Amino acid sequence: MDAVTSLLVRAYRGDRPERTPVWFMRQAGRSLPEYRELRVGTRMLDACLDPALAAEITLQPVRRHGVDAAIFFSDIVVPLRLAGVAVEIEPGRGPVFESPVRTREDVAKLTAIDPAEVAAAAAPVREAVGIVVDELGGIPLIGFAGAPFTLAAYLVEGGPSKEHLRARAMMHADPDAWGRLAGWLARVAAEFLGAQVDAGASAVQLFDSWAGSLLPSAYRAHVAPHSREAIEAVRARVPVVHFGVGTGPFLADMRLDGAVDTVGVDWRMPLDAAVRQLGAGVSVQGNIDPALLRAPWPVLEAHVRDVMRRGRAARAHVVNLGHGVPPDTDPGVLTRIVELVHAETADP
Ligand code: 1CP
Repeated sequence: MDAVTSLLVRAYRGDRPERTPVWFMRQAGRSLPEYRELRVGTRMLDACLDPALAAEITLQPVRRHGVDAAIFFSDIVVPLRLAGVAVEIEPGRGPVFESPVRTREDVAKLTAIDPAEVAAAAAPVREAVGIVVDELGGIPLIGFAGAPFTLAAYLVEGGPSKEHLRARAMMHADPDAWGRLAGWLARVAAEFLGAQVDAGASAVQLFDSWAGSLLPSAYRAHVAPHSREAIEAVRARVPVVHFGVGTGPFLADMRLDGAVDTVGVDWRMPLDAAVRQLGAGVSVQGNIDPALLRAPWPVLEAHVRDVMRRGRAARAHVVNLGHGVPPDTDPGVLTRIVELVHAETADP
């Protein structure tokens, strides 16, 4: 089986394969002792841009859990670093920018950078993806990027925030500056996705993790068109997954007018209800509640079975969590979920 005909790619495209594929958002990372060991002494973004290290970290959860996909070890701010933006990832906090982008002048200065710089500087990314794809031998690699709004949520604020007020305010206070910023971020994300697909990624996921903070009308008017632009170039080449947290009030808009093959659903909405909102012609991914990872196994097992049963309402389903693996998760629990999902066949 090669990566193109993998269970994962078939499910994303809408064919219900003989068994349901499973992987976990943030499967590469702090829940794994072998990750923590490798990361000692290396800053996060330096690790992302070290091809051998990034490749090894990407492969760790595939070896350990037997998941049906790898997700490339990187971060949503890596393309900004490649564009020359001063950004660091602070341990325990997240992305922090030296100069927040808050005014029209800030936006003008940033968007003067040619997004093609990202592709030119992405050699370590292409090299890492190449190593991973060779090692995976048919297991698909998922590439990813942050969607323009989620990137802007960090960039405008200057770091992590709860409600992303500054980015949400900019689109109403100065729609023109917002449009230029989000348009530029879309091209940066597109270059990053393109580099991963060129090097052999079999699917991509656009993370709009913080889109749930938006009013649905603001999402439609000021965000969705830019997210669509970010995936426009790759969507003819590989299946596209679109994920956000708390996007229930405008879930159908996450289809981006049919440009998306699969919508990632967080844990708040049962998958059958999500499918009713989404309509036909799209696959779903999700949505085990990360909180249940700490429950006794019989409780978690019943939840995973319920997620799988509800996922049958969709044309196809890829099992995942409703958001990322919490850092203190017992990795053995994730392996056990993979075994459970693999023991079930997709057809009754
Ligand atoms: O100190 C460390 O070890 C760094 C922790 C860490 C890791 C392991 C960060 C900082 N990023 C990552 C890797 C990462 N980031 C991956 C790797 C692949 C995998 O999933 O296994 C991916 C896909 C991301 C994407 C990412 N970064 C998102 C979207 C996904 C999501 O979880 O919603 C977001 C929002 C970020 C920003 C970010 N980077 C790091 C942190 C701690 C955060 C969140 C900060 C916040 O809470 O606002």
